Amino acid sequence: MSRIIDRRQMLRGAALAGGGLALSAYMPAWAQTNSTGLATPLPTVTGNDITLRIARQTMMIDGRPSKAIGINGTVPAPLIRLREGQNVRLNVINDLDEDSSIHWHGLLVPPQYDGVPGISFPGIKARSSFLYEFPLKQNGTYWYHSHSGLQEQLGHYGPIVIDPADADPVQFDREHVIVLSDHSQISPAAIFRYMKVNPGYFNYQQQTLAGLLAGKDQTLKERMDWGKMRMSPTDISDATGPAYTYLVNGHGPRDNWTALFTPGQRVRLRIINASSMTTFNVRIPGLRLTIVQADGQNVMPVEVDEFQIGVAETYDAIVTPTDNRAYTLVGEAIDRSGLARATLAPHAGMAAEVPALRPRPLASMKDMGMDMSSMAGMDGMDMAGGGMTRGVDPTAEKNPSARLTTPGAGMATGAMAQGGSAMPGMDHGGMDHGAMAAGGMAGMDHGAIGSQQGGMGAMDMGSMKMRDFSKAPQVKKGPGVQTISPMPMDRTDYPGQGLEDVGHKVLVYRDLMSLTPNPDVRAPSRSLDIHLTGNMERFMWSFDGEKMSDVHEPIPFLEGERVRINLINDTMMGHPIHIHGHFFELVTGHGDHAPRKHTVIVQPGGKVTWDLTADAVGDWAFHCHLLYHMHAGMMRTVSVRPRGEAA
Ligand SMILES: [Cu+2]
Repeated sequence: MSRIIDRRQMLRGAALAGGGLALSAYMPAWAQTNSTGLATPLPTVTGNDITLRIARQTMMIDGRPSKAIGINGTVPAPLIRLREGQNVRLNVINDLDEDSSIHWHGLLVPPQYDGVPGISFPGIKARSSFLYEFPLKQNGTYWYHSHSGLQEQLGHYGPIVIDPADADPVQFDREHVIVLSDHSQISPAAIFRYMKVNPGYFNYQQQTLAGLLAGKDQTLKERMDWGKMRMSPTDISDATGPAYTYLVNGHGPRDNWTALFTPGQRVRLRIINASSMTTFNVRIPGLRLTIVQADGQNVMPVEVDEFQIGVAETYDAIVTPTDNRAYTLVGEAIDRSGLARATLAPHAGMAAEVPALRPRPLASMKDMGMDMSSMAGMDGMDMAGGGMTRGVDPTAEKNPSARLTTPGAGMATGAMAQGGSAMPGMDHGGMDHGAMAAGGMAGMDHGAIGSQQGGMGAMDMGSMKMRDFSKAPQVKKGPGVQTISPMPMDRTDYPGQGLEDVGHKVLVYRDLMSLTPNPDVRAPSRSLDIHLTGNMERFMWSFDGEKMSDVHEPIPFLEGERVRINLINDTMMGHPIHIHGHFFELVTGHGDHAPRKHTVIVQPGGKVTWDLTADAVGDWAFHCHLLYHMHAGMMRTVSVRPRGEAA
């Protein structure tokens, strides 16, 4: 097991730390200065009685001290290793000067132990403790984190592994837990403040709407501005993101956290995205990944070269390295602003090439909730009526399809219909930009969008309005809703932004199938739409146009009922949506082998459908797991009411 430190490895580690000079002769040049190849396993706690102490601490990242909140002195918090069927008591001591909490992400526990202050329990007061106690009804890879304030951002997160009561259907010789996260030298409160003042300061996974529509990437300048604000001049040339360092098991890319293997071993990687805001694209150049579990649920093995992991998701992958060489595990941030890096190697101190960051992806039409391929063939969609077509061959206007396929007149079919091309491509693809400007799109600037609260008439794209509330009657009108996706598509066959053309197999949700038949295969008795809404310019995030603090009624469910939920993304960012106390079955055409998940990314402008059996009576949190989105109000309480006393 990886947890047991091999004495030889320890000696090797000591030699590296103390005698780096001797090694420099055969280490690659880039690795000589900083890479010590830490092969430190995560500290582990186990048993029926576990004590966890939450406290402020310092953590070292790439040789720099950083303020953090850890548990039992470590970030990530210790690996909690349990067994299915056992009863566990977790005594959580809060040594902070503020309230804290622990939520067991993905664990099915009684509601009073779910750990969300204000929903499950009052929270754990400063300098006090709380005893969690529950039976373990499941197995798999999970994690835990604070649900109080902005603590998780500082390191208050850790992995959970629950071994199955019976034989594990997944065969492996050795395993490693890989906790991906992001860490900033800037305090979470300051980050949130900056984003409220000017979301551009923190413009990672989003481009400004104005920038998209003008066909320009505005974030470059914003990133430079961000760079100027930084404390240390060396940071400006730092390869990682402007605010975040991406971590593997608490270690930065230069620390080079290393997972050991013996060539030929089947190595199980339990990968957890515990970051606050970062979607990662994970790959190990030179190795295929066999996905065997998602969100703690076993799936039919599927072989991929890369997968996207949203915040709070987990994937277990088997790799079988046969060569006596090092491999780099890359967790590239979705915006390609940096990467989390670790090494898989037969020995500590080895390193493989770290691939360069790939070009930054640009948003496509589908990210804006528009599907041009189906538009072309759609009778009701009148593309001819708006400003877009002005100046285009008038004979083409009678037939939108014809116009779309006429080179040089109208839109470039290749760019739009395939959905993989970026907005800027529209300019070169023959779209009449002047006409677009006349329609008001290209002419928009930040101010115009930010201040426009009433009719966003200027955002018509031909007859297709980008803020047509008749398409989403339940969404509350207001400045917090910048756009309504005109044609939200099921995008569970989409690998993620920037992953369409990478030349190798990338996991998509539709690849996932439950290993065993689902426990409840009833057809849903009703369905519910929930819109993911936001205003990027103001950093406002909500469900159905209303933030958590403005809503006083929970979303009601009746015990045992089966409900179909359609999550419709009216924004141009992906949101990882999580429900507590339940798993849901993704509706992706796999019948009684639908993949069961606790968190799902709803791609920009897209939608995701899942079926839920509301079998856990009580109040549960339901939210976007991008922590600053949750903090801004993209959250609800879900209330499962017992039969017999339903309101
Ligand atoms: Cu979100």
